[in-house]
Amino acid sequence: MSASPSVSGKSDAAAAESYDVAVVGAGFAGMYMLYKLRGLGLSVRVYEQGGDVGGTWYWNRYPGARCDVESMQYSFSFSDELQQEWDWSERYAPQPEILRYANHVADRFDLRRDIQLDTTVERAIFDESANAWSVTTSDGNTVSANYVVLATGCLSNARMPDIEGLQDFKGKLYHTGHWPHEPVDFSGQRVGVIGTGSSAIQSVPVIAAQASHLTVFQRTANFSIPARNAALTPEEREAIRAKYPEIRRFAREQARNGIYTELPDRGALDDGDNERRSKYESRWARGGLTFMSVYNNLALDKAANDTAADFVRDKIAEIVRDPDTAKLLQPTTHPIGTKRICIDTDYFATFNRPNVTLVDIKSHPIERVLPHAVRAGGRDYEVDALVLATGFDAMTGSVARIDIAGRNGQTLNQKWAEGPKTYLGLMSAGFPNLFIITGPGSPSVLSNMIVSIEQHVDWITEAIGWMRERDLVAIEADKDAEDKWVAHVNEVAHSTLYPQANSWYMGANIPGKPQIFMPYIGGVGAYRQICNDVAAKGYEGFAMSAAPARRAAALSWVSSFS
Ligand code: NA7
Repeated sequence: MSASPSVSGKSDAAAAESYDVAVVGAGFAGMYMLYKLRGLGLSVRVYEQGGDVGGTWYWNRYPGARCDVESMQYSFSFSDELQQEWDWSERYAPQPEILRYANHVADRFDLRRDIQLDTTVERAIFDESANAWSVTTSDGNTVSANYVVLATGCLSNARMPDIEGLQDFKGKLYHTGHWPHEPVDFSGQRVGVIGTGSSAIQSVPVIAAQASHLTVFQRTANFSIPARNAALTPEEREAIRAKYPEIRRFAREQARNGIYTELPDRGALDDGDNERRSKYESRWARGGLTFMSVYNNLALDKAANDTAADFVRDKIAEIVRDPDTAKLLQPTTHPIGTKRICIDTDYFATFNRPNVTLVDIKSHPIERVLPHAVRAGGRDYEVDALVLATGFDAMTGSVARIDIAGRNGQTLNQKWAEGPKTYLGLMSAGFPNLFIITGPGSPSVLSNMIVSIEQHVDWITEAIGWMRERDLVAIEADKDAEDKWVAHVNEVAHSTLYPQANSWYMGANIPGKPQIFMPYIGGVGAYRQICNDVAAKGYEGFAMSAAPARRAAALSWVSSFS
């Protein structure tokens, strides 16, 4: 163990820095991982491709960007001082405030000295004889690390759509997931937005208020619930802080999605029409993601789901004045909630503005982008600026960009060619000492990410600590345990309505990507219990081994009895 990097005794040119742990990414996951590993006294190097900490909140700077989980809950719980001292200004903090919070965490816990910014990890190769990873970064450096932790984020790999002519566009081109750092002002401009997922739903009302004209190109209509965002008063903040022990405990142990809310005890069809409508009305008025937890069977039973979907479709028809536009905005292709439900501020009402046009590119697909227009259904829509709100290569995209080779030189991309395979979403067989934070096969994007990040980081830290106490140097998922887990994740997913949607949960937004339901739907509380049980049983389903010298000693000890 070393508190600072060690340099091998080779010549300068061949000298390799070595760390106990290399962490990829300095978003919330990477920062907390660093904090916890320091607590074990380990040497850690964090590599971050962005120019600062914050991960997805560093890149997603589009107008109107906010978290869809309330800030008092989308925040770290590991330090009571931190959660007591940070004042969230609004129910859903805007992106700049979340990024300030990330920076505050980095400074408050003195994390920056172990974080190397503007550096992409390009390659990680496992050396079986040394039980260590050789990690090569974009600055040409190669370091050795006993463990690698991928804290690369689930929604960090912005995806450029394959639309013909995009490269010939002469106006300003933006992607919501890779937004410029300098302010963008659309005043007086004709703007096109392609995509109607969460990023578009947040940005469209803000862009519409600036642009001379906004054209929204919609392929799939989406369900969205009003955020009812508002400033938090000091009294509201204090009331939540006072209840933090219970809120955090509930989010970790009881909630399915890591969010503190009432647990429903009945299904949608157990109530009569009036009672049900009044419950939906009250959740609609309250706003936010908890709309989906009015009843306990909305994700399971199509007839139950239809009651919620119909309610939202009716609301859209009430809000949007032009009946044809309202009809286009009403989602019909998937059960409500099976694509991540969006929350918005005035999204549907924005289509009542005279300067906003909705174009249905499902029935009139985009043919190509021209230097100053988008051509769809034989018609040219002139634009000065084009915003691609087309999403991410989610969950696996950021991992796939790194050339990772494990045992016998097998790459992770080869292993995951048919879809990601992990044990508990934490490790993949054949890749010893390589951990993934909120990887595919864990609740991750179906949850309040910070709750899931904290759980994974704590689990990984405890596993490494447990190994060090026993002089163990390698941990690897068993193939058998992994196969069973993959089958379980799949079975649970297919007992719900989720696979009915062509969502990024399924990889369906990326042409050619295997269609496998990636996150674990079993719920964060149940999942945490499974992970804790695995640890309590001596890391059941993981193989652990000692260093070769120790193994040799153990073997000679055994052979002396034979
Ligand atoms: P999403 O939710 O993946 O949305 C992307 C949108 O872009 C969606 O409406 C897509 O339509 C559309 N899209 C993607 N590719 C194309 C092409 N080629 N042509 C036309 N339209 C296209 O990404 P977001 O960034 O909005 O949100 C991601 C998550 O971030 C969100 O769930 C929150 O958790 C935060 P489709 O539905 O595929 O027909």
